[in-house]
Amino acid sequence: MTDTIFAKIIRRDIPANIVFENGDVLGFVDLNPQAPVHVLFIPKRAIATLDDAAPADAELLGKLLLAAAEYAREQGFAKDGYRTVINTNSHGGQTVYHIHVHLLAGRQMTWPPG
Ligand code: D5M
Repeated sequence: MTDTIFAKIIRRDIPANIVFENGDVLGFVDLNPQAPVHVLFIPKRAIATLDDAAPADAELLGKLLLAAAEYAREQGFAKDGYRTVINTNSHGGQTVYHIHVHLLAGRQMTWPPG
């Protein structure tokens, strides 16, 4: 798989505002925030898209979601609520091909999304 900007963030080759880290997952502030809180959670082991995820990735994907939930709870966003989004491929609006969970919080979300 080709290197992405997120792989460079994991290696600290480029700067990011990292707000969460454990053994498997990194969380950092989105460069183009769509809400008062907009954090991206990525697995340190790259999977390009949700479409590329295999049964062997189930534990890592679970850890990815749990990392977002843990962060939201710790930061106090969970009670009012938040949105988690995974964009997949072109029509999904994916631009970085290293799977990531968007955590959006701090305002009322609307539905349907754009
Ligand atoms: O979301 C990809 C997201 O990644 C998009 O919201 C911008 C963000 N992005 C891109 N480069 C960076 C860096 N360097 N730091 C932080 N955030 C970044 P997608 O779902 O693929 O459209």
